[in-house]
Amino acid sequence: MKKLIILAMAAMLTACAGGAPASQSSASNSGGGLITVGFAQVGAESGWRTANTDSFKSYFTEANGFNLIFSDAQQDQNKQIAAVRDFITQGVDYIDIAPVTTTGWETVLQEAKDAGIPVIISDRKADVSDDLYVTYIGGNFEQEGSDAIKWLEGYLAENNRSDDELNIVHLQGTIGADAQIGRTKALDTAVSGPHADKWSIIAQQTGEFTEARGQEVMEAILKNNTKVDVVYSENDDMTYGAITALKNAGIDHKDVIIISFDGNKKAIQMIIDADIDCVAECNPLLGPQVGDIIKKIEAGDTLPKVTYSIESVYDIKNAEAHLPDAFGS
Ligand code: GYE
Repeated sequence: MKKLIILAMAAMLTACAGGAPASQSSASNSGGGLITVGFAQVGAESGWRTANTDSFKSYFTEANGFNLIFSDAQQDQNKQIAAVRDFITQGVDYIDIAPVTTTGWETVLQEAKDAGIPVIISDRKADVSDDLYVTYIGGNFEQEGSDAIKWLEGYLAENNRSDDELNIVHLQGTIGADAQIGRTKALDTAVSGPHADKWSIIAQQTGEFTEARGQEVMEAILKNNTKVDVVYSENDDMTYGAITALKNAGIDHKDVIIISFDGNKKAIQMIIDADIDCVAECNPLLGPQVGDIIKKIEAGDTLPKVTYSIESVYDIKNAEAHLPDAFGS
């Protein structure tokens, strides 16, 4: 008898590990009829992040049938891994991770799989084998970067500046984050390839996706470099900091081509005010989309391994029209 029960339990675990369909996973619901979701968030480093957190918190409510357990890792991957382990111990129904960095996830994702808890990766990818998570949803960061480069090429052409020699300051996001890797790759590819003779990266440093670090790093860079033609800043918050640093150094930031990523309302307004030239969009409003994914898993549907957000590029030509729809403040 005992043996039979153990066998039955093992069978249930195997079923769950394969991405449990509705009935099985709700049978283990821990929140009294509600679906319990553990969300291992990166931190609170940027306007994008705040909008992303708000999107999850406002979607995963009891009224919508969910019990959300939210964890803020303060940009520390070890804390994030500990949070995931905690979710496993608590026996949540689903885990969503926005990985701080792409590497280092195999062990804990295997633990989640062994516990039969489906894992959804949102925002940034994790570099793991396909069987360790159900699906990824978020930005295509290399695409965002090449869209920004294409914008710069078009802007230079329109202003008869294609032959200009450009000194580029490159402010990178958190090193090893999918968003940093993709956006950096696009610029590195342009500078080492088609634009090798005219474009140079005079400084390439991380500002960790925060305004304070963006300013600090830009101030240090400006001590050694006064001719800056382009700032390629991997998020809006670092862009705000870089503009402050330029102003403090007595450089008119309007003479510098400023390229940013994300598309907070504030940054879109800054395009209208001619403070920023271009923003490659990244959509943080992923809560309802992760909710749809969970509903599909519950219904036993097959999901694509990757779903990229649809993203645009904003500049002076379309910022005004987009402003009312921009996220955040
Ligand atoms: O661009 C940045 C945030 O992973 C896409 O993280 C996200 C990035 C976003 O801190 O502002």
